[in-house]
Amino acid sequence: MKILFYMPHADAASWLYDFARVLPDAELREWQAGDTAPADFAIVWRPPRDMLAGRDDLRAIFNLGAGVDAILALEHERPGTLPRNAKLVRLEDTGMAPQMAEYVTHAVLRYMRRFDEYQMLQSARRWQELEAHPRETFTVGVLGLGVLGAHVAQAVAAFGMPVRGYSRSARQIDGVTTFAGEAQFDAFLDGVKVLVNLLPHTPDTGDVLNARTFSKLARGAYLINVARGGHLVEQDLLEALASGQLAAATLDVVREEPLPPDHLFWREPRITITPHISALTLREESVAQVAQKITALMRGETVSGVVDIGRGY
Ligand code: NDP
Ligand code: OXD
Repeated sequence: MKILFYMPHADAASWLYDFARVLPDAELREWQAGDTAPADFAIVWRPPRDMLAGRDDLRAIFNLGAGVDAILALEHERPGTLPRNAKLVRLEDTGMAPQMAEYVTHAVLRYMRRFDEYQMLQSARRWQELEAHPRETFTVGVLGLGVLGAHVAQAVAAFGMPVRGYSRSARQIDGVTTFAGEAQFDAFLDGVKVLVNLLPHTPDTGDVLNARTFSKLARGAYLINVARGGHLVEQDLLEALASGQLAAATLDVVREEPLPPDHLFWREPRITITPHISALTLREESVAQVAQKITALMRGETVSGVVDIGRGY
């Protein structure tokens, strides 16, 4: 069995070493430009088009992340790029769910307890108590109730504020009021104080964080975007902050990454930016999951996490 590996900015030698330990019969190699030699599987993160185009020998492509938007964009831009019969398999949790829960609960509590404002008061050397946000109306709405969104919604609910969740198909999650499908979108948004985005980036979800969406939230609401920059209409965020419809935003993802030095977001004190780190791909957990799925596919078994290309996630 031949396996190609490609992950920019990663320590490829360590990844290949770890895969070799759990798949001792595999011939593993790091893909280099021009390599068209046969392969059965590809393990990739943001691969260049040349790596996948025309590789009809591939049985499966394993994406070293939860979001497959970068790979699907290759196909969208030039149909026929992805190998015809290869399954596209994404990571499922592999330690990302607890990281995402830490990141989002930290941001929600920071806003609920007004630590963002206390930080600004400290900068101004002002000792001033602010009125607390009432927990019972500090409603948190989570867009996307998949592997990560469901975990995050439950983690936030443990702190006692009302939590809502929104997905495409109906979901039931203890302690979370759920909404499904476009017909229930406005009811989900109505009066939400913190909107958390954990949707995949697909043709249906691009630009979902826009002026209309913000207008349905409680006045002075907060936005936490940990999914993709393409979900957010950046100008609409700046205008919502200027009008007071939104009080602040935490953005782990932006349209252009890294965020350009002259971008307005850097200068807006109500926007908190982190460099796409809310849930990192962990090597040990990811190697174990991918290796287990490769072994299952070799035995002719089915695996979970296979992307529905038409749906986009
Ligand atoms: P999943 O595929 O498990 O979950 C996706 C959820 O979104 C599902 O609940 C799905 O609904 C819902 N959904 C999809 N399309 C729509 C739609 N049109 N309308 C309403 N709901 C929709 O994904 P994960 O939870 O594993 O990951 C979510 C995203 O998080 C990734 O795609 C990635 O972009 C982002 N991410 C960001 C990271 C970071 O570091 N910033 C790290 C990891 C992931 P249904 O349940 O009905 O299918
Ligand atoms: C992912 C990511 O999708 O890291 O896994 O953004």
